[in-house]
Amino acid sequence: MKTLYVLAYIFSILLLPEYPTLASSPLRIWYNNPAGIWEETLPLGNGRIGAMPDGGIFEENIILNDITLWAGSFQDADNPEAARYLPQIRQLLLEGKNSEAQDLVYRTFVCKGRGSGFGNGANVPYGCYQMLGTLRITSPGSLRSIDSANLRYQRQLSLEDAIASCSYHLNGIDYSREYFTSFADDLIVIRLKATQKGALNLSLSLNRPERFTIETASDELRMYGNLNDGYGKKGTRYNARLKIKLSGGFSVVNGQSLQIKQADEVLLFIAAGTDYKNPSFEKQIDQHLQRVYNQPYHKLKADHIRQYKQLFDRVNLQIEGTARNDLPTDQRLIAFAGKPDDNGLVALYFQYGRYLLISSCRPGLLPPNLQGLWANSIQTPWNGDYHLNINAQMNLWPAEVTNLPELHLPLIELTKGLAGPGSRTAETFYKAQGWVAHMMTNPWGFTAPGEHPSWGATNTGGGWLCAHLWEHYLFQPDKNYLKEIYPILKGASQFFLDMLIEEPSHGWFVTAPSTSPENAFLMPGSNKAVNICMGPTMDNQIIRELFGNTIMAARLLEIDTSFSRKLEAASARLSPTKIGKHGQLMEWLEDYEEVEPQHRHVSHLYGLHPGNQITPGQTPELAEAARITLDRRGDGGTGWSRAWKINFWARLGDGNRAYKLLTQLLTPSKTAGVRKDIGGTYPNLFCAHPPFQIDGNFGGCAGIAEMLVQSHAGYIELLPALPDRWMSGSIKGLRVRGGAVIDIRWKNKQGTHIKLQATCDNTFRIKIPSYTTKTQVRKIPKQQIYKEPEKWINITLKKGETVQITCISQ
Ligand code: FUC
Repeated sequence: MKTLYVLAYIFSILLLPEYPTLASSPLRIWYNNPAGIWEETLPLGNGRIGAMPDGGIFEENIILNDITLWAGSFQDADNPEAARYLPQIRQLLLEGKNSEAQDLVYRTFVCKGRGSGFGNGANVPYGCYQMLGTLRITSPGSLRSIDSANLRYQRQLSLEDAIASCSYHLNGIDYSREYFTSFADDLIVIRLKATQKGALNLSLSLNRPERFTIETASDELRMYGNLNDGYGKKGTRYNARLKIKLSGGFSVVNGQSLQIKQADEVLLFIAAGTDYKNPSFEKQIDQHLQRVYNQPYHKLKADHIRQYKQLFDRVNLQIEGTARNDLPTDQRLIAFAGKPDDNGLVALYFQYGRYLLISSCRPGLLPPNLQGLWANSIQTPWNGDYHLNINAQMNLWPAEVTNLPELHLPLIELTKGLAGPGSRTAETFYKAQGWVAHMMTNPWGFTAPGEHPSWGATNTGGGWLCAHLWEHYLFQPDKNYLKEIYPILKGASQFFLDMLIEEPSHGWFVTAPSTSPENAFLMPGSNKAVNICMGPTMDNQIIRELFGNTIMAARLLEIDTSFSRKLEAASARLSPTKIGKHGQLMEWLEDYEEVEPQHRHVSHLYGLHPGNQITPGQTPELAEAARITLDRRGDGGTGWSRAWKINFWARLGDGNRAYKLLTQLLTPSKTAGVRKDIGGTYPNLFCAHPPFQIDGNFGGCAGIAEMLVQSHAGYIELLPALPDRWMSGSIKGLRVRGGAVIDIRWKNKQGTHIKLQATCDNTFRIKIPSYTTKTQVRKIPKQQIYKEPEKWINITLKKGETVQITCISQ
């Protein structure tokens, strides 16, 4: 058995191509040129460290990242002064004097200190996520002197094996480079090759814009330093080490760089880390380098691929029809904008979302930030932090449904970590028990309101995060896990129980002060734009959901009945979701006119997605109002806003409109010929807010899944929002709530073969599509045949058992 295994392993290594294959794999992003801008470079990552090679011929710059590389440090941002003004602020709101309340909130109800530094937090305690550095590889020559007709340049990222590569032909020699961030050995590996002996002459250097020291040795470069802790002292300590391994040739130190002369082949290993929750990181870097140094390249590569595939290969999407694999990705995007019929691009974009999540997220570490893992500056836009009014959550939308549930854990752990600081914030600002997180957080446990209440006063950030804790349970019910998260849900619920106030016109319980995320309304009478309000719709929906989940968790754990009763009573008094004068869902407690009807946030549709309080089946009027709201909001917006709208339309069962939003999301930005930096997608398929923000990639990926299967309404719905362009295809490996993996095959827009495999013991309710005239159900091992169409099928499965359903329509 062992010999067989070893033989199979050797065989699998032999099968791996020596040179990057630029054949017609559908799951690759590729170009005929080196990257001209950062948004054309290829993102690699193993969940912890990242690299973005640009494939430059004579000068290659590879931006390096580490998910834990954060400036700043703990700060006490809890402002005891704020609580003194709370009664007065509330009184003004109760009297309908929002503008006056807002003036007071702006002056008093803010964090202590500098907050996030208005998005420029690199040198204040809030800190910011930063690039680690740049590895520069130069070689003699100049672009002006090359024979470009003969260059045969290609550059690609293969999603199938998480390997980037480039190759070109110069002066009779074929050069190639392969890059990967090893999932197996936890470091970056780069191989440079040439077809002529001694042809590699390179200079290597490491640098970053600030705060670094370089040390050299004959086969090594080291870069290390400390970031600012925000108080002018030494903050996060980092270290990056580049070690070279040559075949042929030799290396010499030249100042702060390494020169490689006349080598046949060069291997570069870059190990890096920080002391964020890891005092022994330097020892680990050393171990990482030592472990790989004497191993053959093909083994390192095979180990990496095998490890990566364990996650990536769980899902397969095929949509029949056009697939412009023949076009370089930048041109493919442009072609799609002209004629959106490239089903292959949709499948690629979907899998790219999964690829990016696998690459930027690892259990035990921080969740993907605003840029995932990939930042190319010191002061990352918006500090590259965790915005809790949509962005951080959107990043994890694909985790459960696209079969990467373990990658949900970093966000879940981050949430658990907020309960401590969040309880001090709850007490300081609201004199409330429980815990709260407002609109943004960082790895240092920031939970206070932001420094500007127009966006920073939202106080349901923590409540929204709790939905992620609960969803992880729904997708894989497990009592032990539920026990772990219950205190977090309870604490968040406790906060709202204490802080809600009764508004005068209906006696509803509402949050005050608050905002509907980042949006303003026109104050009746004065027509002044005002943000501060009480009881915005999103808050009501999040709190209703949170209370419901907490009650359910307590019931399942058979604990806390009296607390649950309090939650039930309070829940009944929360403001319902209401319909306004345009037939739209009301965003605020009052039916205010909007300042900006096309505003990017659509927070009041939280109940439609990601929540489940609004469904066409159970609340048709609200679903219709949601549709009107979306029409009024329009199909534009920032990258993530378009991505969210895909999910909304999918939940409304409108596949063609969801598809339209997908084409909006794929609008080329900064792409050759369309050089403008607009909302949409960059040449490397990164989402353009603009600037680059990864949430749209993840929201778009989740949206495609949402078009294929839904399970949020208490049952499994097959192909709920197929657009006309996706006539036939198959999806394998998505997950549904209740704990199962589902495969669906469809033809002429009708599901034909369905396979559901349980990942825990449960009963699954499946809605059989209306076009079905005959249904065959085979439970494996036990057979069961339904001849007549059943509208609903309830199947009880034990973990590992499978049911196959064939839907026949005549
Ligand atoms: C929220 C959004 C912005 C941006 C920022 C990072 O503030 O309103 O559009 O996505 O987060």
